[in-house]
Order: sequence, then structure tokens, then C-alpha cells
Amino acid sequence: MPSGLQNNQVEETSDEWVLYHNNFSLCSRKVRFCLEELGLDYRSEQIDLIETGKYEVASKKYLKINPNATVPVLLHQGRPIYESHEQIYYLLKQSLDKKNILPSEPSESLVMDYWIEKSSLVGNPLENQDKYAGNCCGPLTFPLFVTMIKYVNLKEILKGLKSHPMKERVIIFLIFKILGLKVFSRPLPFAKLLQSSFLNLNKHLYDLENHLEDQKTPWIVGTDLSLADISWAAILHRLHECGWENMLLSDKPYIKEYYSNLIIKDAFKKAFDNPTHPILLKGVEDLKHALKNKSPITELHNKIRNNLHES
Ligand SMILES: N[C@@H](CCC(=O)N[C@@H](CS)C(=O)NCC(=O)O)C(=O)O
Repeated sequence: MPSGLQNNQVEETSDEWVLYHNNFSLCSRKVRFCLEELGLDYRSEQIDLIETGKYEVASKKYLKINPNATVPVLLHQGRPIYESHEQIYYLLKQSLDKKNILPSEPSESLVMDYWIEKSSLVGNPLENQDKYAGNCCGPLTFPLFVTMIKYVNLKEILKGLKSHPMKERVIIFLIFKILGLKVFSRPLPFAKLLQSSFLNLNKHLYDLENHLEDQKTPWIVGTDLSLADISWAAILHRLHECGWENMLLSDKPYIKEYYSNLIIKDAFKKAFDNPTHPILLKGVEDLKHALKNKSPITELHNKIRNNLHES
């Protein structure tokens, strides 16, 4: 499926903007933050992911909206725009007269593009993690996926084997459901994947830390918030949600200050502080508990912490 605005209309609607999304999805949060910052009205359509209870992304109805079975999808006058980084650029282009969050200097736009690309989730998240910080976030969320999927009915996961176009994603959740946090202590690839995601993300975060230190401005591109900040906000929020912030940010004071500026923005609050899904609440609590007590994830966590400090 090509990215960007499609020619076909997937829905007849009088709503200019419709967002198919999920409150827990990192890419969805990025687009919601952008819509809120631009002050655009949109119809919100929540779509369940398996970790929030069922494979609504792989339902017949939703596959007509997105044959790739992922969220978010933004509709403009009924026409879909695929890929969250394309969606935020599209929103910006359409909204220049409403609010200018585009840097005025071409050189600044290049800086913005660089940081948007670096934070995007592009293609298979198990690949290109050295290029895209967004691709590190899938595996980095594996422990939380494991604690969430415990509360999801096995039958719902099995339905995905039939209807989901990306079967390998379904199989990963099936393994998480069966093995629980033990997936990180067996000779399976998950511990290694988590470790390499941490190491790669840590490098991206050092780049951001150095950039913010050199830049000496509150935002990635100068004195105003831009799409680059909107895109990074979702990644930094995910680190906090999974409880990885001490491990990855304790030696990065500029990012810490930067994040404290982001979370007080109204648009951030509207995009991120929406009703938390009960499965997410339980998953976050269980993960916190597992990290504090002796469990396969505690061991791995300590190993990763040591590796990060050595690298
Ligand atoms: N590159 C895509 C990634 C979309 C994506 O993978 N979304 C995840 C949620 S963050 C999803 O819909 N997963 C559903 C599934 O794999 O079943 C984008 O930026 O929009």
C-alpha cells in the first residue's frame, strides 16, 4: 500500500477530518497531538488492537479503510492518508493559514525533516532501528505487550491468524500470551531484540540530547514547537509509559527538560491524557511489579542497564 494521500474514497462522510486510531498506539498519539496543536476538529474512531482486547484492525470493515490493518489512518474528505509521518505533514500543509508550526527558514525545515524522519516508524519495526528511533519502540514495548495480552482472550488472538495480513505480528502475540514474561528468559529472540532496541534508541536519544544542548532553544527547531517535537513527544511518552525513563534518560538532562516543556502543553494533554484503557492500566501495573520483583524481565533489565552504561 503506497503511503500518503490515496485517490479513492473509503467512506462517504461530511466530516472533513476523520481519525481511525487507538489511544494506546504511539503513531496515533502523534497524529492526535498534531490535530490538537493545529486546533482541527475531527471525528474520532477508536479501533481496537489485540493488546487492547481484539483484532478490530483486522476486521472486514476496517480492512476496507486500511488493508494493512494498522492505525492510525487519517481521512481527508473520505480519502485515506497512510503512514503517520505522512499524515502530520499533510495536516501541516492543509493548515498553514490556521497556525504556523512550520519553521520560516528553509534550513530550519531541513532540520525539522531530519528529526521527523529519525523519529518515524518506517516499514518493519524489527529492521532499520539504527536509522529510525520509531522502529525501536515496537520491541521496546514488548514487555508491556506481554503484561497486557495476559488479559486478552486467546480466541481473539487466534482470530488474527485468519484475518490479519501480517501473520508474524499475530504469532508474536500468541507467543507472548502462552509464555508470558518467560519469553525473555528462553532461547527465543525477544531478549536480544529488546536489548538491541535499547542500545539503538539510546544512540538516537544521545543525538537528540546533543542537538538540544547545542541548539539552546526549548524546541528541536528554534523557539516554536514544530512537527519534529510532535513526533518525538510520542516516543518520549512511550518510554515513561513502559517505565524505561530512568534507564534511558537519567544521563540526559536536556531531554528531561525538553519533555517537561512538552507535557504541559494543552495539545499534549488532550492527545495523551485520554481515558486510559483498563487493560493498559493493568499491564502497566503488572510490568512495574515484575520489574521490582524477581522475574525474567528484572534480570534482563539489569543486563541492559549495564550494557547501556558500558556503551
Ligand atoms: N508505519 C506506520 C505504523 C503503523 C503501526 O504499525 N501501527 C500499530 C499501532 S502503533 C498497529 O496498528 N498495529 C496493529 C497490528 O499490528 O495488529 C505508521 O507510522 O502509521
